[in-house]
Order: sequence, then structure tokens, then C-alpha cells
Amino acid sequence: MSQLFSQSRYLVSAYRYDQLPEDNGQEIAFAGRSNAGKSTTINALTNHKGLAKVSKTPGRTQLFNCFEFAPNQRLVDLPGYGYAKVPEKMRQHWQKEIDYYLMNRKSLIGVVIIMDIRHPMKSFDEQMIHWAYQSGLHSHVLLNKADKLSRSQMTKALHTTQKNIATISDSTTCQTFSALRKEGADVLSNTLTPWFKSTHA
Ligand SMILES: Nc1nc2c(ncn2[C@@H]2O[C@H](COP(=O)(O)OP(=O)(O)OP(=O)(O)O)[C@@H](O)[C@H]2O)c(=O)[nH]1
Ligand SMILES: [Mg+2]
Repeated sequence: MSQLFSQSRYLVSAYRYDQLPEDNGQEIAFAGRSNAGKSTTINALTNHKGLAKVSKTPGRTQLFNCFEFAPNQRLVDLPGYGYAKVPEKMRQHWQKEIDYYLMNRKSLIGVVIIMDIRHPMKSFDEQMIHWAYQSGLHSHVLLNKADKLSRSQMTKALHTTQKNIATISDSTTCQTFSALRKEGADVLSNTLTPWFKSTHA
């Protein structure tokens, strides 16, 4: 497994786009519905339990949380989308900030889209894949919480999702994953490492 992400450290949390680190270097964003496991995935990838805050309460990540694993190379944990219980004002705020971030962030080179394997390809997920493809960004889908399914259900979900993705994008990759058990962390790490152009790729 690539060790690229194991030196990650917490950098900053931003409530607004203009509080993010300077827009240089390269970064990838972790996007997905609230509670899909974005923060747990960052912890599995970096092998740092507790680096990104995990909660049983959906809507927990209400900031852009930035982690740096090498000079000017970052992982960004985005607030979850689509959680109805988040107050309307907060939802609007985040919709606006995330949209602005996705449209304007020059250092953004790719997105990891995290879905609950039991409920994949919701409307926002599809939009994110479509947008990444159109924008020429790298994109990788994680079917997370695979530990909740049997092997055959898991394989079926993977094939169905791959077929659905192919109707939107021919460059988006997809894998099954369990952030909780770190199953698939090596595949994830090996997929993301070549996205970063540098001496360690
Ligand atoms: N069974 C199982 N549970 C998981 C897995 N990954 C995350 N969880 C659980 O799902 C819940 C949400 O995980 P988070 O990582 O906080 O999810 P998030 O997408 O960051 O959520 P927000 O920050 O609210 O958008 C927690 O209770 C995790 O322990 C997994 O692979 N398997
Ligand atoms: Mg989170």
C-alpha cells in the first residue's frame, strides 16, 4: 500500500471559502451524502484514527476540514450533502460554499465520492460524477459500508453501480470499501497516489 497519505496532519477548518488555505499546490475533496463515511474514510486512508471527526449524528462535518500530507498537497473533507435535518439556512450556506469551491478551486485535482453501498447513486452523487467528468477532474467512487452486505450482494451492487456510472462518465473508477474495517484502503491509496504529480507518485 502506498504510504503517501500516512504523514497527514490537520491543517485548518474553514466555514467559508475565503478561509481555506491559499489556492496553490494540489488537493482532492471527499464528497458524499451526510453519514456516508467521508470522515471515517479519511481516517482509514491516512491510518490516523481520529484525524477527521466521525459522528453518529449526520451532518456533523459543517466545515471544510483540510489535512496536509506533503507540502501543498491536501485532503479536504467536505460537509455532507442532502441531510434534511440540517437547518435550511445552514444547508443554503453549504450549497453555496461547496458550489463555489467546486467551480473555482484551482488546486482541486479530483474528487472521491463516497456512497453507502446500500443506497448508491443518489441524485447529488450523479451530479457530482457528471460535474467531475465534465470538468476533467479525476473521480473515484467508494461504495462504503460494504461490511453491511454479503459478498454476493456486494458484487451485485458493484456491477450495477459501475454500469450506472458508465452512462455518465467513462473515466470514473469505482470500488467497494469498508472504512470501518479498512477493507479496500490499499486499492484506494493506490488509485489516488498517481493523481498527484510529484516525486512521490
Ligand atoms: N458499518 C460501517 N459503518 C461505517 C463505515 N464508515 C463509516 N461508518 C459509520 O457511519 C457513521 C458516519 O460516519 P462519518 O465518517 O462521520 O460520515 P460523514 O460522511 O463524514 O458524515 P458527515 O460529516 O455528517 O457528512 C459513523 O457512525 C461511522 O462509524 C463503514 O465502512 N462501515
Ligand atoms: Mg464528516
